[in-house]
Amino acid sequence: MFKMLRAPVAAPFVLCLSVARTLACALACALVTMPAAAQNGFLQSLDFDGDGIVTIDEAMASRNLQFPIGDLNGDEHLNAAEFDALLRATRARFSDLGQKYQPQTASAGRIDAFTFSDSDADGVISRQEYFRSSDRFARSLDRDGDGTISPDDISR
Ligand SMILES: [Ca+2]
Ligand SMILES: [Ca+2]
Ligand SMILES: [Ca+2]
Repeated sequence: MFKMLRAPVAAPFVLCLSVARTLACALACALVTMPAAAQNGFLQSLDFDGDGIVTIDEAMASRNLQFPIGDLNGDEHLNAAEFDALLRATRARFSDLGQKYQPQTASAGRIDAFTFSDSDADGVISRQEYFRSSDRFARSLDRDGDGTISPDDISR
């Protein structure tokens, strides 16, 4: 996927973001038009390389893409209001996954979710903090620990 790459170090990240951003746009559009009855549409939309398997990396990349979208004032941090708005949008997406999943992500404290991501407790979530929490989040979706996120993981 990154074969055409010539520049070192930072470039893969940039390219990855660029590719992923395109895919995320498609994802957003798909979600808007997707029938409520569509099963696993959300998971399929995370399958960036189309191999039928959603890896933890793919789920992580998908969440990371939300950072620039959520950073409404462009200061490279998510404040509480920005995070809250992002979380509401995420919840809406998760509702497509079915009722079983929702209580496990959206239980008691969404404030906790903010605190959880704000590692240094300075009241805002930096890109680095957000990306770290994406990693944990993606891994938490893989309930059976096989390294991929399947419909079974989601419906547990
Ligand atoms: Ca895949
Ligand atoms: Ca912070
Ligand atoms: Ca799994």
